[in-house]
Amino acid sequence: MSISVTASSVCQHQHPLIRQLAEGIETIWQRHLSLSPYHLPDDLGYVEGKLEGEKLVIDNRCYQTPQFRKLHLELARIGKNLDILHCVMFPRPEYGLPIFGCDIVSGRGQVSAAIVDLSAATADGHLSERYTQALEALDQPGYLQPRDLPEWGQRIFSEFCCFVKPANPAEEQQFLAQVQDYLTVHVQQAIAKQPEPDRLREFLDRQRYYCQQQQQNDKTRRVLAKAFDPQWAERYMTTVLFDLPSV
Ligand code: BLA
Repeated sequence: MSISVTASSVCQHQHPLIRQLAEGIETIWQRHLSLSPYHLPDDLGYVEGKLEGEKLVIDNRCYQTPQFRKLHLELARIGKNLDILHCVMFPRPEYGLPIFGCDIVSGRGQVSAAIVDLSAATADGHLSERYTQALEALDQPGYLQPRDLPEWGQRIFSEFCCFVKPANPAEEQQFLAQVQDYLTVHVQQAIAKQPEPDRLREFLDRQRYYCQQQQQNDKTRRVLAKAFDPQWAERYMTTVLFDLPSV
């Protein structure tokens, strides 16, 4: 297995929904937040491996801001068949902000999983009144093929979690708009949020719990372990995808 560092062109080959969403996320980040670089471990920013003879390429974009310790947008492509968008916004632990998470998995040109959520940062697992009101004010569109959350997800995702298999291009566009709406609510609330240092321990524990639950996603682990090896998958899931904040 070899890992190499080269210029990135993952995005331009990906499923259109992934391309559009990646662009949409970056645009909203740039427009509303004050971004500075976030450095990933040196060898993990852009990686290539082999999965059953097919190439796996991962491209990471990572930033930090005054309110967020890590904004992570990752695009992965495995051979010609599997495209993945993964995005998580980890707040700094003194801010009681929810964790924005989004994942899209597309196989052979068809999206099988599209999920977005704002997951609570507080010990009681509930979003604040301000978030709840803002999200309730959005269109909550229906989808023809909703999917059931795995058990690890039921404990962290909110009542606003949307997990679907988009049934057609119109539903893909509907999902794109929904993610952008959630993200716009989030950045607007985040820049108005005051830190609460006296609740740091509570927010930190909840963020740790979120990461521990996400690390139980065996579907992600299996893809990475096949493309690289189990130890590499473990390191990637715990240091790049869902690293626990160290305060
Ligand atoms: C599902 N994630 C999956 C699947 C694969 C990956 C192959 C199965 C697709 C399907 O069931 O149709 C793979 N996802 C990856 C890989 C990466 C990735 C390799 O991000 C990164 C390199 N996952 C997240 C985030 C959320 C998330 C942020 O990374 C949600 C906020 C959720 N992914 C998620 C869920 C499933 C999934 C809930 C379905 C799991 C299941 O049905 O058991």
